[in-house]
Amino acid sequence: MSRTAFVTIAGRTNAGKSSLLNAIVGEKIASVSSKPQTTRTRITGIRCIGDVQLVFFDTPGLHRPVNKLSEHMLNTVRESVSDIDAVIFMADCTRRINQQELDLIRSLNDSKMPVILVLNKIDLLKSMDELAPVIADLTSKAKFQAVIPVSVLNGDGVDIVIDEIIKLSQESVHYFPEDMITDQPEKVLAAEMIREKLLQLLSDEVPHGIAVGVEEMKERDDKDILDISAVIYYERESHKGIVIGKGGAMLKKASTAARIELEEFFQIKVNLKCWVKVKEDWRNRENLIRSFGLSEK
Ligand SMILES: Nc1nc2c(ncn2[C@@H]2O[C@H](COP(=O)(O)OP(=O)(O)OP(=O)(O)O)[C@@H](O)[C@H]2O)c(=O)[nH]1
Ligand SMILES: [Mg+2]
Repeated sequence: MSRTAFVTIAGRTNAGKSSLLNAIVGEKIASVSSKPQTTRTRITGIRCIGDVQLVFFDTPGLHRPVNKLSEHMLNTVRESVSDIDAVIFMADCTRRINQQELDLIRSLNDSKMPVILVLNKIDLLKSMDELAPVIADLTSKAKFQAVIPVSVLNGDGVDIVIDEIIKLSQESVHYFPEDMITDQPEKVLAAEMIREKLLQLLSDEVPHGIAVGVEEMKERDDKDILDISAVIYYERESHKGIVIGKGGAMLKKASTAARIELEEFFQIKVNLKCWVKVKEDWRNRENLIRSFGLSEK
């Protein structure tokens, strides 16, 4: 009989949740950046090991809400932690846990949801001795099914996380085809790759106000070329010059980096065209949030 486990990855923004999802799936399906609030929606990642199908939901990071988009992101977290087999709660071992994180863990404890505490970024510790007080503090505050220190960056401990999830799997049919790694449409994956490059290259508030929509994605009939055209939306007219850069340098840098990653992912030569457009204050406008696919699924 086949087995399945559904697991949500939750935790503070920037803890490394999307990095973990990518490491588990073995492909870059979720954007990663050093900026907070990188992930905006729930992202499904699937991994099959023998007869077990593991289904992971990466979620937006916990943060203090600053606009309507934030509220949708935090609702996504709330909606993603029920009707599953376990939650991987990911914390950054170099930072003290805050009340928002603790509130979520305790509400999971109350609902009897198994919580696996994954303490990430152990590569940043000077000595592993620093872990013991962190673990003692957390386990005195809440209940965990397991506590697993990891460094997703170095690949340390990721296998232990997978083994722990396999233990929680239930006898069930597989819900996804064996070769499927994500349920995100290709246009969404491409748009996210472009947004990730802008997040990595731009600073301050500008990248947080970016949304990317892929308008067209089509393989040519006569050549092995994938034509992609994307629109980069920014939220203030004053951001336009920053997004484009001097003589178009920023846009060129971001689209070149995105094109290289797109070619690697789709294994085909890519011709990427990016346009820019303003959508004034879109992060506070429900209809625009919805049109960008950023309200809860
Ligand atoms: N030093 C170190 N950095 C890491 C590790 N794992 C992830 N990071 C970095 O931490 C930053 C945040 O990683 P993400 O995977 O985007 O974090 P996230 O939890 O998904 O963040 P949000 O989507 O904003 O909630 C990136 O710069 C990663 O490269 C790790 O094990 N060690
Ligand atoms: Mg993320």
